[in-house]
Amino acid sequence: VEHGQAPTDVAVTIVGAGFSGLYLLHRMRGLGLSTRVFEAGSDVGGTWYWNRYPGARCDVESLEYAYSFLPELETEWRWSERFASQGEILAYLNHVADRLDLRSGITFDTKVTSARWDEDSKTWTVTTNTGEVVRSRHLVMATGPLSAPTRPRFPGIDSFKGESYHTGQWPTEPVSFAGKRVAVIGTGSSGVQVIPEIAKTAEHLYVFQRTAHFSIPARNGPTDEDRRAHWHANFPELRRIAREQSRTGWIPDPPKGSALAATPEEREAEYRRRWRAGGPSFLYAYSDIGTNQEANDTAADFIRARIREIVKDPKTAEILIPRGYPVGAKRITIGTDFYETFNRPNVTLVDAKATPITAITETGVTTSAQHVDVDMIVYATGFDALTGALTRIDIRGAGGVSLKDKWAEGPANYLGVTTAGFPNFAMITGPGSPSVLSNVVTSIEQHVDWVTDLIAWMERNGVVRIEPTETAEHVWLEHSRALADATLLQKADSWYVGANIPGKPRVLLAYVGGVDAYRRKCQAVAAAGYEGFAIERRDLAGTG
Ligand code: NA7
Repeated sequence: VEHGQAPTDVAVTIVGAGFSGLYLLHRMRGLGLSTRVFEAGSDVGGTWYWNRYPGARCDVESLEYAYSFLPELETEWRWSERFASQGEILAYLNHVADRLDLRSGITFDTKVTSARWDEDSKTWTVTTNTGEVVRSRHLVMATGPLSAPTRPRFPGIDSFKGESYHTGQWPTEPVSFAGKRVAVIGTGSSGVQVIPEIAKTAEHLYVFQRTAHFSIPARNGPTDEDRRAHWHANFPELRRIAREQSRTGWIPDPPKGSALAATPEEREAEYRRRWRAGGPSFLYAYSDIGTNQEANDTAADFIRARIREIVKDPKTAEILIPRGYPVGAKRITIGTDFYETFNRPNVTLVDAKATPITAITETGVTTSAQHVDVDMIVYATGFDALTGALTRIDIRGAGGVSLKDKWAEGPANYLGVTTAGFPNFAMITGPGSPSVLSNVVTSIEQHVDWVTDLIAWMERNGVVRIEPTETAEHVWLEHSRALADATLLQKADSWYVGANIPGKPRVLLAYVGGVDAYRRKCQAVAAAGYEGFAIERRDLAGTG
């Protein structure tokens, strides 16, 4: 035992108290299992606790981006806007935590630093940065798919004397931009949201864009009362459709068949309608946008035309126009006045592809062409997606093998929930699951329910050890790869394929078969007595 401290024994250890960890704790209590939850933040919320930057907001409509497991919650919580702000989602999660008395089960301000599997006792020993040691039969990582923030390794990055923030680690105290020269580095989803907000009050904003991203207007606004009434009247059925009959875990405006079967005029009208309606439904206008390059081009060209129309300075517009990769292959960004912001006199776009950032100095940002003095740098540079939060913890499975080493060539997994060599170990929104290609709350509930059923089954049947077989893992990975190869998703340098992290193996990190098919596959595995898993019962293990 590390730190010389006697371990506490519980049935289940959970890491993280965001959407995943909260629901998981609730389910474990329902099974009557003793549980510890560790959370690095000072309160609940996960992603919505950390990403407090101005403009932070969900890209999935509020009515759908919410738990469905508690019917009362559906109607007692009233979302004020079509796309909820970070603050409102955080308030919602606090409400859920209070309502279900979850806070009492969570240890805050505590990071799990290591987890070791012990074969003799069939338990995990989890150690925290506060010196706590907990031993448990099950370890569930509810650490989130986009929760390990990254900053580029610019020379001199630590020498900057002004204020600097990462969007994913935004301070809890308010940050003022008034009268300041601000640099934003990055124009992904976070950059697209924060840039228009900073531009409103900063003396001058310099946006450093490496790759132009495609952005769709959100058209956010107060919740439509008719839509709310429709959802409130039909929650169980609409939720069931999102879970069981949708590829995305939310209900998009249905696609109109193949883009190539439509005439140019029909396409223009359909894209225009969706552009006006706002939100991610644009990308689902036709069923082959994600799989056929020619179909994809029609959607991409429509967005390019809108950028030329909105942005007054043609040179700036040209830099903002995405080229060389399919729309959707980098996650589509949803913004409010994003392109319009570049018409403001206090905003300058810096082409960090043509003239890359070479250094950060005491006073600002240096590119290959110029130096820009600023008072503040905002890093909207993203996350070590899907694997980062897991590999930043020293997790050692059977035989002392570390998860980081096992995943050196890519995150081998079975069903995106488990991984061979790591017994009694589950990941919510893990690599290989559809989480980041879906309404993540739908995926989280499915993962948590599946893991809960697995743990309940183990406890009931005296199963002391379970892990996927290498064969099952291999077959699953081949299946996942074949599906991925049939899409355009790997045709851009995106976090979907790990391209944003130097040295990270290039592997599509999400399951593209759809939330609906994935769910059926997971259910079939469970119904077949956990097919593909090596199972050890108490009598055979000799620990009973
Ligand atoms: P993203 O989508 O990974 O965006 C990060 C941005 O930062 C992107 O524009 C990057 O350019 C840019 N970046 C990263 N490194 C550099 C360097 N070295 N120089 C210049 N620019 C750089 O992160 P977000 O936080 O916006 O969104 C992550 C997800 O969270 C989002 O997709 C939603 O699912 C929620 P690049 O495109 O790599 O050229």
